[in-house]
Amino acid sequence: MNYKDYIKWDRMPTTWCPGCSIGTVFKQATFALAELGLPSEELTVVSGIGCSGRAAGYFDVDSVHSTHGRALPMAEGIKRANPRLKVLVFSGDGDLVGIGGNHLLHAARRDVDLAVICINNATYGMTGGQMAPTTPVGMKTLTSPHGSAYAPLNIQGIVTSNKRHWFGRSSTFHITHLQRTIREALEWPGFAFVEVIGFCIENCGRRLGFKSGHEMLVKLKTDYKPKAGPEGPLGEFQLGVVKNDGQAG
Ligand SMILES: Cc1ncc(C[n+]2csc(CCOP(=O)(O)OP(=O)(O)O)c2C)c(N)n1
Repeated sequence: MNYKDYIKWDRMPTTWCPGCSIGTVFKQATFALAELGLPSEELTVVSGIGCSGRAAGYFDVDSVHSTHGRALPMAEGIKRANPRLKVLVFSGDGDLVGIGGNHLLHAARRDVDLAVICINNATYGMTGGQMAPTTPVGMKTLTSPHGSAYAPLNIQGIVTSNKRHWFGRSSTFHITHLQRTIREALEWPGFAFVEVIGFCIENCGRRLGFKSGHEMLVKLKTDYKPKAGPEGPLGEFQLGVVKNDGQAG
């Protein structure tokens, strides 16, 4: 399979703003799928609502652009009805961790066999850049003009609180790392959650003083580094994978 086989070319160009980080994740996901050689008819993509969620409509496979926050239960239903399918969830942090946060707790707890790509742009991008549960302390958003007063939700902590777990973090700057992390998530037999650190230039970055998506990309390069050294939890700005097959420790 070629990565181009997973894309609905008649729907290009996408709806995403120039400089948006979502297209990078979409493309690296198609690279990862091509690397695995997964036949299109054995794959389903499910999303919730949001800019990230629009990706479901661009994969040339059977897909569901479901309702806000409900990508995980929709995906679980599909997987249970047809366990032979590889089910990929592709959505945003507001969708998967905010509105759909309760579903995340339980899909992870029940170790549902899904690969989840969550683009964390620290905001509700599509609706104008409101504060999300992932917004860092002090970050100005549409609904926190003086900076968020709250600590962001610890997604890694939620996913890895279950004995058997797979959690990966990558960024839209580290594209080779991102592709490898998505491929590993697709290969993991169980609940695999990839937090992709991205950004939203138009509804978030400009308010913070960034002039372009490129400037935001450079900030990711500066701030985030792949974790070197011993296995263990990822620090706030570390990229990598934390996993336990349920046998160890
Ligand atoms: C039940 C419900 N609540 C709120 C909305 C409005 N809404 C649409 S997209 C969105 C934000 C999506 O944010 P996120 O998942 O982070 O994706 P992004 O747009 O940032 O990629 C919201 C709040 C909705 N469509 N349905």
